[in-house]
Amino acid sequence: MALLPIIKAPDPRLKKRCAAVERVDGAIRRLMDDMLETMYAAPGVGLAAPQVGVTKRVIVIDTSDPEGERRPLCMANPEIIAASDAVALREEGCLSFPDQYEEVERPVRVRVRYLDHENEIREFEADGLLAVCIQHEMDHLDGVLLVDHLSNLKRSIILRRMAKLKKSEAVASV
Ligand code: K1U
Ligand code: ZN
Repeated sequence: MALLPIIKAPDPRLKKRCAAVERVDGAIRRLMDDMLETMYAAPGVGLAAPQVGVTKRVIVIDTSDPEGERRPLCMANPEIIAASDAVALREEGCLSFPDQYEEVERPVRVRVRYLDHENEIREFEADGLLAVCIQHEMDHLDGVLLVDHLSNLKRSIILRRMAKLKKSEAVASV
């Protein structure tokens, strides 16, 4: 397994729509495993393939108690096949926007269908943080970022802050 560098915003690679996976073969399984290792190391509770520079519809999630047993979820071609009318505002983070946390409104419950690590079709219903995380990671697959849910003013403040951070990191690395 390998740790992959996480792309930070602003970056055009985070704005691309990702392509569906034909099947979960050895290469996709390896990508899922590397993404899980990268997510646990970050640490985070989710990660989408475009965040590591791969424009494929693959996400990984683990919202279980970090003190308990790991419960990784690997999903290729995830689809939301039902969503509740009820919505809620919840604070979200993003590994591509370090230290930025913002409230986003989303359906509280979703039913998701996907191909798992073994290329089997699976389906389940999620709520709470898991539902939020599934929707956040699926947004990444369509080039939609946390800031795209915010007002124009908030979005431009955060993007400016991120560009400044990237610039200072680039200067520090020479
Ligand atoms: O997509 C990402 O960048 C991962 C993101 C997922 C997410 C978190 C919260 C709400 C919606 C989506 C993160 O994992 S941000 C980091 C984070 O939540 C966390 C960090 C340390 C410990 C536990 C959680
Ligand atoms: Zn994110």
